[in-house]
Amino acid sequence: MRITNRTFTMIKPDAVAEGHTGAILDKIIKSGFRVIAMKYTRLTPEAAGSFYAVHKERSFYSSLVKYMSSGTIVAAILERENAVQDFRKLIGATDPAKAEEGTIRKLYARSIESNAVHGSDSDENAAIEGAFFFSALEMF
Ligand code: 3AN
Repeated sequence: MRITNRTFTMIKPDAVAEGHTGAILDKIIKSGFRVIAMKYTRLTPEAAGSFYAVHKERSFYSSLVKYMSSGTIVAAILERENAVQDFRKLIGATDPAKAEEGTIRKLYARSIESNAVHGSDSDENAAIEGAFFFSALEMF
């Protein structure tokens, strides 16, 4: 069996509202990621606060929570070899102004906060974040 691993992503409210969901998913799938679980959902402010609890002390925390609970998101678990690292390459730098050409954030993000997509930063966080949105029965 091939060695694979998983990452977790969200298409954020700005990108969903602007109609970029299809183009972003197309790019993700054409880059070789398999969608293991996916849903349209919306975070309450409490859930967004808990998801981003690691940033609680940062100056942008309350704005981030407000933004992430402002509209529909798409949450998904993705699988591919070297998923975490390669997905972060595909999405580009946090600040779209610094993201490489062709990356999802360069193409679709509005700003450092409204930056179109989330990608887990480690295998451990990918598992925690995936479990935040999906039960074991929903991951195949
Ligand atoms: P990444 O999503 O690239 O891993 P993190 O984990 O540092 O970046 O930040 C989580 C989220 O917080 C970002 N996706 C972005 O929405 C927001 N964020 C990060 N840095 C800033 C900042 N300097 N100002 C406003 N929002 C920020």
